[in-house]
Amino acid sequence: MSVIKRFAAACLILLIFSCATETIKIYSFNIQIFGVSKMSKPEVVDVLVKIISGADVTAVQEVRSAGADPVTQFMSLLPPAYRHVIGPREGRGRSKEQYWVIYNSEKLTVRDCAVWPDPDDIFERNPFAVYFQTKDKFDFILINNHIQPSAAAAEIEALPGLVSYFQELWNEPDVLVAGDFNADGAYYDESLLETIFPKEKYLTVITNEYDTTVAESENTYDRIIITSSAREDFTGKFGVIRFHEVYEFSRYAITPKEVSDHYPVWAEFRLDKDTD
Ligand SMILES: [Ca+2]
Ligand SMILES: [Ca+2]
Ligand SMILES: [Ca+2]
Ligand SMILES: [Ca+2]
Repeated sequence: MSVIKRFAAACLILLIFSCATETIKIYSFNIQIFGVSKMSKPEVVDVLVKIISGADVTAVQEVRSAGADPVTQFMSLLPPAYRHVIGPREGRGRSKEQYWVIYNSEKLTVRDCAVWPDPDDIFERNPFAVYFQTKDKFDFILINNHIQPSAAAAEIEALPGLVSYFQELWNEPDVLVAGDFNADGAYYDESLLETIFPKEKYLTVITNEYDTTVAESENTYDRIIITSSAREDFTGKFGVIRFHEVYEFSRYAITPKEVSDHYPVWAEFRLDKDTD
């Protein structure tokens, strides 16, 4: 091959690489009582840092801490481009939780965030919404929720109302409802989910056959559900991160349960196809 042909071939390869679709991975992860105690276990923290560094956005549930120290401390361990937004302490009783959303500022910026006002007082922990703009076309709303197990049916039934509310608030049709829905097992008849989120209007990315729990029981508590307008942005790739298999727990002295009782769930989106 002549020098010119080689040069042309190299240019073509470069062009293909630079045109490759850029994507983001969005996780939802119930970290189970994230606070001082969890942050005092270096190996647990190490695994959490590895998991969350693999995502561009992570919707975290179950931050339980009176002070901000565990969150600030954890953020300092992530790559410098990672930023976060965190909701207020939520819960009717003494046990309060916060919704926490961590994102890669090299790929996304936060346009706004808001707590669901819950006018009929349905939710134990009012879901927290973040309106994101990626560095390309894709913009979307992420609604982070942790459904109360004992009120799962009523809270899940109310979620489409939140979707409409935030769509109108920010004039944005692409919504990802992500979180620990407790939508299975003794808490909820998972076959009802498709009546609440019908196929004509939503795509349930994490469907009923996936096991999102670390325990031996098989339950699909954690979900990502997207509005139809976000189908064009979804790459079709998604999954459940069985972290003790991914990160070779044999080299750690901890058990998977010390990290969380839930696995993170994820979905991937392209940044360049959004039309709405
Ligand atoms: Ca959009
Ligand atoms: Ca299931
Ligand atoms: Ca399981
Ligand atoms: Ca869209």
